[in-house]
Amino acid sequence: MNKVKSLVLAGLLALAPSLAMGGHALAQDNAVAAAPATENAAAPAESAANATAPAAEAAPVATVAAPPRMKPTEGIGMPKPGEYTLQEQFTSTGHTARWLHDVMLIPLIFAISIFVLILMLYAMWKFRRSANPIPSKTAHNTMIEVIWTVLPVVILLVVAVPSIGLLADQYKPAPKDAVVVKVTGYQWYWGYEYPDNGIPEFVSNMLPEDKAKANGEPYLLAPDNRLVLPAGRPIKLIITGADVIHAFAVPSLWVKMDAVPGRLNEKSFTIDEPGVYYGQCSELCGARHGFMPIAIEALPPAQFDQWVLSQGGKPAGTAPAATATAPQAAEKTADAAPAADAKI
Ligand SMILES: [Cu+2]
Repeated sequence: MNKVKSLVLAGLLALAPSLAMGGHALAQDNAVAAAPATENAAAPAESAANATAPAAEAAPVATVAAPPRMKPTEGIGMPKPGEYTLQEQFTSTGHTARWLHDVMLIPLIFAISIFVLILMLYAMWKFRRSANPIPSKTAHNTMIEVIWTVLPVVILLVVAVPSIGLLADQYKPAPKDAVVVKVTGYQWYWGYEYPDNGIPEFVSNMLPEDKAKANGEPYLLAPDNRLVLPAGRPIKLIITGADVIHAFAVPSLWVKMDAVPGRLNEKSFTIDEPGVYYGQCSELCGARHGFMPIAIEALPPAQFDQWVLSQGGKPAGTAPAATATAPQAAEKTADAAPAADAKI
């Protein structure tokens, strides 16, 4: 009897750690599963709060009022009805790209297509069966072969010069004094953070149709919170994705960059003049891919500084606000240490 008792006891003892571990793992799994749900639930609430009063959120700290929301100009920074060419451009790379497209590539493509069409029609008529009962057996013509080899090479070289220059310009790193914004693509909205100005991330959701119309903004392009940037100052966007691949694209600024989870992509540009410039996510990212618009509000530099102050941030040139986050980070690691100890 004693033997049986001790056997049962030994068995229980042997199983105990795995039972305890299993229970623990299950609890952890549940916790992990519950986390995204609460995050998702919180996101719309947060965005709703931002939608109603972005300035009021920072009100207790900030004493400066945000500049009034800029009205968009019809046809600027947005597509026009019946438009078939590129949108009007407001950055230097945009001007070059539009010139390359409108003045060089399209006329060249048109001319080559017409030339080939005429050659084909001519050959079909000249060498038709009724006029040539005995077909020509010509197989080589050195002169023509030299021309049709050299001419395309010359055309490609002429096109390569401005297009390689444009390619290099598009990836030129931003100068040190650039305004830095971290752009994060989420399913399905954008987050904007100004690390150098000490402005924490806020999110930008699409406006419903009635609100967009009431604001005089294009529905499906207008979000609640815009990405506010200065005109005439270099800008550096650090673009990433939080869940799947998105793409941050604003056609009138010649900006299009993939937002890839785990990767920081950079895009630098300078906006020529103040205005509202619209864009959209340009990478198929899920069910609401078509409903995560982008609006950049380019303010005159002085007004941009005012906006930064109104959000509780520090304008460029003053002490970097980044140091303010250092104690927070330190706290986090301090918190993490005892927890790690407890686990051990
Ligand atoms: Cu997207």
